[in-house]
Amino acid sequence: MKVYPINQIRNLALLGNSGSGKTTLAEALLFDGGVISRRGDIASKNTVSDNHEIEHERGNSVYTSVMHTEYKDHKINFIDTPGADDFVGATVAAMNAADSVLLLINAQNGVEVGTESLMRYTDKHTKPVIIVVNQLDHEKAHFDKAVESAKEAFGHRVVVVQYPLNEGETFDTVIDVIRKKAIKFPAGGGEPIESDIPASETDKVETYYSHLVEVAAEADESLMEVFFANDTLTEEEMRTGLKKGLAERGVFPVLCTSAKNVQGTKRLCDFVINYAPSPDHFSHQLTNGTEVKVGDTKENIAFVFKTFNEQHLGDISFFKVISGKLSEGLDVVNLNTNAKERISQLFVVAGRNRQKVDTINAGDIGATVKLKDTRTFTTLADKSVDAPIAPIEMPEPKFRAAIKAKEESDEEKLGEALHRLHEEDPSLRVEYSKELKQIILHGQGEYHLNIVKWLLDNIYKIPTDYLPPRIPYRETITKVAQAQYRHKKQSGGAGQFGEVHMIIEPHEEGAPDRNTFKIDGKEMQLSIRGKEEIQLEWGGKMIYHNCIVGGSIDARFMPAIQKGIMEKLENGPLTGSYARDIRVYVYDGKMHPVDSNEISFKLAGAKAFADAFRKAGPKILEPIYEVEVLTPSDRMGDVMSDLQGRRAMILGMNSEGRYEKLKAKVPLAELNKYSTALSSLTNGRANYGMRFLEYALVPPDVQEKLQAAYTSDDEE
Ligand SMILES: Nc1nc2c(ncn2[C@@H]2O[C@H](COP(=O)(O)OP(=O)(O)OP(=O)(O)O)[C@@H](O)[C@H]2O)c(=O)[nH]1
Ligand SMILES: [Mg+2]
Repeated sequence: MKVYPINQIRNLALLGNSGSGKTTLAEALLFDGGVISRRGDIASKNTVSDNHEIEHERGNSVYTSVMHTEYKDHKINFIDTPGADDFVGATVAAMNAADSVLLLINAQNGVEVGTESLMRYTDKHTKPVIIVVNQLDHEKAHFDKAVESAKEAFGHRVVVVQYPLNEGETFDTVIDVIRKKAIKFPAGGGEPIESDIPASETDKVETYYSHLVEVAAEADESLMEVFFANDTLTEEEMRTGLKKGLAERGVFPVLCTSAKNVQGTKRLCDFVINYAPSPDHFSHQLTNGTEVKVGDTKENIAFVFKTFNEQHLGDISFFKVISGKLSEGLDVVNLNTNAKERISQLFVVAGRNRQKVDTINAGDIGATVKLKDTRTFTTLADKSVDAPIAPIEMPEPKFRAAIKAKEESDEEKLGEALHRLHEEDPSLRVEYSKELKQIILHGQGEYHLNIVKWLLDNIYKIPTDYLPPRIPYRETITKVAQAQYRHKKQSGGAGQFGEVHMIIEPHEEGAPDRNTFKIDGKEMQLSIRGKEEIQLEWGGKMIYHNCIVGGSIDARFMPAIQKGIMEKLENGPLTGSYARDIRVYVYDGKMHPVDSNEISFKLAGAKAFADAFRKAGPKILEPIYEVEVLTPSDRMGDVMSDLQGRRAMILGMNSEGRYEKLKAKVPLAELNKYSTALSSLTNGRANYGMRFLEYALVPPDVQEKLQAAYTSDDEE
């Protein structure tokens, strides 16, 4: 393959709601460019992009696929992404490599919830967007409605540069607004045929053209001045404005395709090479904050945005060359792991098809194999480069489940497999929770985690089960209490003796210290000798006050008492959860001249604390998440009442076009499988995100249930 200079390369990500036709469009683009001579389709399970067994089984994309085509002396790299929200991690990862986005809209449905949430990602990562209205051959295609929904969602920057003359089953012609021509696309591909626009279309074209000119002028101040002076722009000026506007997200041009019939795709490629920015338009940031302009020639830097384990081949790493170039035999360093790597073979890829090349230049995308220690989101570079490329942040996980190997003997293997899966897919997080005594997988949805299970079953051959994840409850107290405990044991020779008296009270940040307490109607005055503030690993604090007077307990035993209390905090008296936010005052006790030792005081401290805790109005706290749901307005009622059934507290509502945005505080315990429930309530048209907010007291009935379920193994 020819080596293309950077200005003849375009990197695109295909984004869009599931079912909009990205994979089918990718197939059409490959066919157009002669990369494949026969087109596959989704139903026949033979597309280049959806080549994984699991994608055949499910009938949609699960992984991103990297492909390329050559068109009019340009190399267009494109990454097909899965539209299902469960795999948004892969989609976001692809944005590390793509310079522009083709955002597909299904002409039958217009903008869908997935379209909107993906658009938000393009905004966050400032990617230029070309809107492609696909499936125009469909009998239910409705271009005008689709464009209207796009304008409603994304504003007046949405600009029609093509519209269909005859949408629906007979679709084959678009009107090109830029050139004011009719373009006919033979079904099944082939060269477009250009002709004059029919007289009936002149008015409509002019209307679209003026909007185009207006938005193009807005893209540039000097063009705006020309526009004000002349009331229009020349074609050349309009093109300049359109190009600039696209690059800077001032314009979202709308184009037309039928991916299924390979119609509109060649003109789409023309548009991409004429208007979409080349890679050198962009920079990437290193983790030390330095910007590297793509196409800089000084140092060799490549960013690995995807790794994938392919049977019989091993790990294949997909990268974008940020600066310099990668050539066979080049020695580089993985800047994230410091591992030395040698580039052995280089490929350009189209799904599973690989073509060997000697060099991949800055701005281009390629793949290599047999790296030793390189995973997704790492940087391969000359060792003189200071820091790795900062990857785009992964979306917050919103679905959790506990996983367990069916056979205990598989546990170690499971750990290794999960580690590998996380390395391939950083949107999957694996947490070994000492607290919950479970392995918790955090992902984007049930579908996401089901794929993980499928891979464990079929590829790693580790049978596993999902279990409901435990909830990280906390325990605390609500009032002052006093307790004392004497630990005494006489067994043969040396005995054990330790007695501890303490007061405990709730700790509130900022509340003043005090030394007077009323216990059972009796006032007690303590003299505080020492205070230690302990930041607990699991959140919250324990404040330890030493109030011993007259040497009733030796200073050398104080740490042991604290240790005993800490053990109780780690294993709260109510449900065995971590306890937090408690002030402890140890004020009295007794020693025995011979039998007192550390272990005795540790036990006495623990017992006295557990006792006081039970008397101090103990309460269970649960984690509360802030949940933000974006739902079609017509499902708002259902979504709301479902949330109320989950003990949610609604914080606010906002209309966003045809959607309502709902914010609520919801206990994590009620969010188990929420993504699945929400999806069935709204036919997959809603979408949500969640993040940890705070710990709050559980209602009394829930506390009772939790306590009953916990059989205390408190006896030491
Ligand atoms: N009529 C018609 N059907 C299409 C067109 N493009 C795709 N389809 C059909 O729409 C369905 C979904 O197409 P895909 O290409 O899998 O859509 P996708 O966007 O890749 O979907 P995900 O992988 O789930 O994100 C398939 O049945 C396709 O055959 C089109 O232009 N016209
Ligand atoms: Mg797909």
